[in-house]
This record gives sequence, structure tokens and C-alpha cells, in this order.
Amino acid sequence: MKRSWLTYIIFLLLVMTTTGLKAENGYDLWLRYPLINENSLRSTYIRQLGSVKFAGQSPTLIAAREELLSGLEGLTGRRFAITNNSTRVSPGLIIGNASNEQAVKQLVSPELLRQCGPEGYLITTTKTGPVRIIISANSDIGVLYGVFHFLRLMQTKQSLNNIHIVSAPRLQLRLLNHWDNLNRTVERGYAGFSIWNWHTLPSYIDQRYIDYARANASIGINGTVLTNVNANAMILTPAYLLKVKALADVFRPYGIKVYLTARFSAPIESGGLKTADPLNEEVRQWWKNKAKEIYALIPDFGGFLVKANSEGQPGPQDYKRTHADGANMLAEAVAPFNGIIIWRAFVYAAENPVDRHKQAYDDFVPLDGKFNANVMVQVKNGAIDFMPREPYHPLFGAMPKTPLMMEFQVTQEYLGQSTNLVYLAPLFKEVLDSDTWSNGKGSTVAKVIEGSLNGHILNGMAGVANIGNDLNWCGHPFAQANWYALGRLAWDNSLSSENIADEWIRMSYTNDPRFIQPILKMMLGSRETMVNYMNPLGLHHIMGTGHHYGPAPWVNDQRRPEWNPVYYHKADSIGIGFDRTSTGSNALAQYHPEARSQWESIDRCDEKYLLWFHHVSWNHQMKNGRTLWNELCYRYYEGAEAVKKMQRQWDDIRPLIDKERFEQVRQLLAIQYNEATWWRDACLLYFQTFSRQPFPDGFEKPAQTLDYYKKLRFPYAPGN
Ligand code: BDP
Repeated sequence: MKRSWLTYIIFLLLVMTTTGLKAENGYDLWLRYPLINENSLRSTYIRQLGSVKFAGQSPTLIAAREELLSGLEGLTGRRFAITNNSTRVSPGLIIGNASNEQAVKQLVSPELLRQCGPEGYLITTTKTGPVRIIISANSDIGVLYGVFHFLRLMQTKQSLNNIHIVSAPRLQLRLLNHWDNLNRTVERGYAGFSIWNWHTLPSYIDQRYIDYARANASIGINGTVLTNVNANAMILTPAYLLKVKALADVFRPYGIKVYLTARFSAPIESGGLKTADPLNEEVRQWWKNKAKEIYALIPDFGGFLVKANSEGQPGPQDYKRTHADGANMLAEAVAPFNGIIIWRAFVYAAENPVDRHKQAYDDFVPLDGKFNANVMVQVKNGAIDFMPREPYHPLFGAMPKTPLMMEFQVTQEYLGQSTNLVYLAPLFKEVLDSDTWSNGKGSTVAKVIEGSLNGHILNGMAGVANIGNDLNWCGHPFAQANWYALGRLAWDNSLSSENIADEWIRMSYTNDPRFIQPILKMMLGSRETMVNYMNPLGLHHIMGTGHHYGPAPWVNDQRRPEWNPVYYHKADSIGIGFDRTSTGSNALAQYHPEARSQWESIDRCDEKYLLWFHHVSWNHQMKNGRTLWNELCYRYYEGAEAVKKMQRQWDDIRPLIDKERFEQVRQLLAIQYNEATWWRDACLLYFQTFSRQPFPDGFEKPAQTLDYYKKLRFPYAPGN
């Protein structure tokens, strides 16, 4: 009896250590550092790490050393004694900034260091003498990035033999944009309230701020815009600037600069001036003084992000000035301190009857070449608004004289918010890999934003954050992967979606191939699945009004035409879709002829974008021979079916991970299935009133009537 109890306990312990069944709440993100359970790999690592030498004492290097220590201890179960002395020639790990550690510098080739640039790093094994692994860089922050990469190698159980890694970011500005309000609500946030507790700042420093910085540094993010683009001038008042300074001080060791959104009318609202006209001398002086005040507190303040003359926000056009006038005024104010202005191109105006798709291009292309050197124009990935699928924004490739910054949305405003598992790297990659043809074949969006096509020095990528004060930061456990992917792609856009997901899964869950294989597949297919059950074949902007939750393609009573879904799908008795060819709005003319030609003809147009660019008759024959109506039905049903499959895949991996996260994702997938069938049924029933055709044989009937779906209301849906 006694023996069998003992066997049972040993068995339990074994199961727990081999499958990592420790309770997990997701707070640790991809920085969990669980004990490596294979003894042999663990001892190999311990031997290779030998004695760890880590030179340097700056706050950044201290952060790097602490991360390394806790990572190594977690992964190997051993507390390493780290020595400061980088000159010892014993085997092991040697870490230091080569620009001020001679002993480290001597061990690495100058050519490799040159390739690292100011923020990159190298991890390399020495060729002669005792085997030593060197992590080095030209800067402290490079060392920190290198340490995170090294830990990633161990977290993903890579071999540490003969390492040769040189890594440098392709983009200088790798930012998160928080749409966080001062009252802690988050616009389009689905993971609780803002993590910035403005009320208790600056005196109270939440551990979360530090963990936020660690997580960002681990993926190379080096800037954060703390406040909503729909800005509040109060953030620029002295009391709030002290709070901002407190955050900047926490983030600095992790290489993260803070930026703020500037409300264009701040000189009136908080400065007491009569105007915010960018050409008015007093206004210009007000901004200069404000910049001086900010930089006195935060010498490395990044600069301002500005949403102007869009969706009711104030801007230079209120004074009959241009976006360039507005941007340049601010640029002048921050230039003495090396600050930059990120001016958003997401503009459209109610008074303008032109296809919303065209308005940003119309406003901004004439201004190409008119912006000061420290201005970047930040362009959303598509011309409408972060839809599940959009063709790339025509501004990419149309403003060669202006550095354009990419704006992706990590928070899933239109992609299932926090209840749908949608891995966004394939969406990001699809845009980055699109060819604008602006400088001939191969002028991809990625190259446009890198600036390599047009010789720009400033470059960057931003993601609208999906972070809140939920225990696991992002709401859906898999939404963490989208934060991760944004950082990794901002660092290196040549990484594949698969690669990034594979890393993320290994670090966030387990290295067990029985988990990785199905879940990788599930993640990679998830975006296409969502496109199918929400917005197939190029449909867009047919979600619920205001909160953007759920389907509402029937809405036609909004004040502004382009706020109504009917504006975008244009379903009628003949067909469905937005004609953006020369017979329609001709938005297509904004693309380079070569790019345009792939979409121009209804028969050649990639069906992914068919209804984006064409009004297509219900009986149009698709490439697979089905009619458009039948194909629409197939797509919607296929999407919902695919979610059912995701549920099965998830159920199968139950024994391989912790119960907490298993259960969370299981429940969320059930919600996702309900939402997918809701989208399917509501959209098809509504479109059927135009097509007047039956659902193809064999499809289960919608559970409710169209009227039922139309009456659903969600006044308290989050993020609105
Ligand atoms: C839309 C959002 C809105 C934002 C706006 C923007 O619905 O909340 O303020 O974009 O990016 O997607 O400015």
C-alpha cells in the first residue's frame, strides 16, 4: 500500500515536471524560463555556460545581468555566480559592450561589430583557445538585446555549439502606440484598463511597468507612445509630465523612449491662447516652450504622435493650413532636442464625398517633400481601417520624398477583439511583402518603410497595442503572440510568420512537438479562417457600429456616409462590392500601374480582393466555377467550420499544457465558434435579401432570423 502511494506521488511529480503543468496565469508572457526537463540538455548547457563573465555596471547592463541570471536559473535550475572580470580565459560565457570593454573587444572581429550597428549584437563562439561564447555589441542596449536572444536560444532548446549570430534591427523606430486615455479606459482595448495608473504616478512604480519594459526589450521594441491618438491636452500639463517622466525613467534602462500624442489645440486648451494656427508666432512659441519643458524632464523624450483633422480631431486645416504646416511647426519645436514628429495619415472628412479610400492619398501626396527632416508620416497598413484583409495603402510608394512609418493594429478591433484567436503575423507579412512597384519590380512595402528605396534615414514601424491590466496583459492568451510578432517583425521583417509563431509557442507554452505542430498550424490558418467567417472575398467594414463588435452589414443610418456598412458593400439586386475601378471611384488609379493591373479586371483580380475593388454580379462565375453567391456561402460556412476544427485541435493537446491556459483558450474558442456562426448567419441572411437565392444544398439553416440579428444590441461592448 505504502509503496503504491509512493509510486503514485513519484508518478505525479514526473508528470508535472515533464509536462510543465505548473499553474500559469500568462503574466510572464514569453519570459517564463521554465526548468529544462531533459537532464542531458541541461547539463550540456551548464557545462557550456561554464563560468559566466559579465562586464559593466550601467543600468542597462544591470538589467541585462539580472535577466540573464533569472533566465539561467529558471532554465537550468542553477544559480550562476557571475563575475565581473571579462579577462579570464576559462571556457564559458562572456558578455560585454565592446565599445568600452577592451577584453571583450579583443575576442570579436571588428567587421562583425560593424555589422551590429548601434543597437544590434553578436553572439559567437570563439574559434581558438578554450570554448567561449561571447555576447557583445557596440552599446549597452545591444548587449541587453543579445542577452534576450541568447536566452531565447535556450528557451527554444537550440544548440549552443558554434554559434554565429549577428543581428541588427532593420528599422530604427519600433514602437507601440497605446490608445490609452487618462481615465484609464483604452480606446479599442479589450484587455482591461490601461496599465498606466496616472493617479498613483509618479510616486508609485508598479512592478508591471518594469515587466512591460522587459517584455518589450526582449523583442526589440524601443519606443512607446503612452497616450491615445484622440489626445487629451492635459497630458502636456506640468503635473502629468512628471508622471510621464517617472515612466520614462523606468523604461530608459530597457532602451525604450517615451512619446506622447499632441492635441493640436493644446495651445488653446491648456495654454490659454486664442488660436492653434500653426503659422501664428505665439502658437509656435508655445510649442517651443512646451518642448523645452518636456526635454528638461525627459532628455531622451522621443517626440509627438499626432492625429489631426481626422474624425473630428483639431488640426491645421481648421486654419486653412496644411498637414505639413502643422507637422513642421511641431518638428521645429522638438528639433533642437533630436525629437521627431510622427504625423498620422489616417485622415478622412465628412464633408468630403470622395471614396474614403482615396482621401489620405489626396491630402498627403501633394505634400511630399514639404515635411521637415524630423517628420515621419505614419500610414495605416491599408486605406480604410485595419480590416481583416486590405490591399496595402496606396501611399506606400507614392511619397518617395517622405519617410513613411508603418502603422499596424495589434489590438484586434476588427479581428475578433479579445475573444477570437487570430494570429496576425500573416496579415503583417502580407502587407510588408506586397509590391508597390514604385521603383520597379520588388519595391515592396517593407523596402518603402525601411527607406532603402528612397534613401531615407528615419524609418519605423508602430503597432497599436493590445495591452491592458488583465492578468495576462492581452486578454486572449494567444493575443500575446501578436504583440510578440509586431516586435519581431519591426526588428527583422524577413522572419516568417511560421518562424515567429514557433518561437513564441516554445517560449510561451512548451517545446513538445506534439503541441507545437498542431498549434502552429492552427495559428497560421487562423487569420484566413477569420477572413472567411467575417469578411470574405474583399468585403470590409460591415461590423457593428461604434463598438465594432459583431456583424451589422445592414446599418445605414449613421450621420456620416462612410460610417455606414452599406457604403462599403453596396449590395443590391445586381450584385455586391465597391467599384473602385475607373467606372467607379477609381481609387485604383492611386496605385502604380503594375500594381493596379493585378486588380483592375474583374476576371483577373485576385479573389481575395474581388469585392474590395469590384461590384460583382451575384451570378458571376468564380475561378472554381461556383457563382459568387454560392462562393460567398461556401466561404462563410468554411470559416465557421474551421473554428470547429480549431476547437478539436485544442481539445487534443489538453494533457500537454497547464490547466489554466488550456481552460481559458477552450472557453474562448467556444465563444469564437458562436461568433463565427453569428457572423456567417447574419451576413448571409442579410445579403440573401439582395441575391434572392437559396443557400447551397447541405448547409445547416441559420439558427435565427435576420430580424433577430438586427435587433441585437451591445451598449457596453468594450473598447468603444
Ligand atoms: C479607428 C478606430 C478609432 C481610432 C481611429 C484612428 O475605430 O477608435 O481613433 O481608427 O486610428 O480604427 O485614429
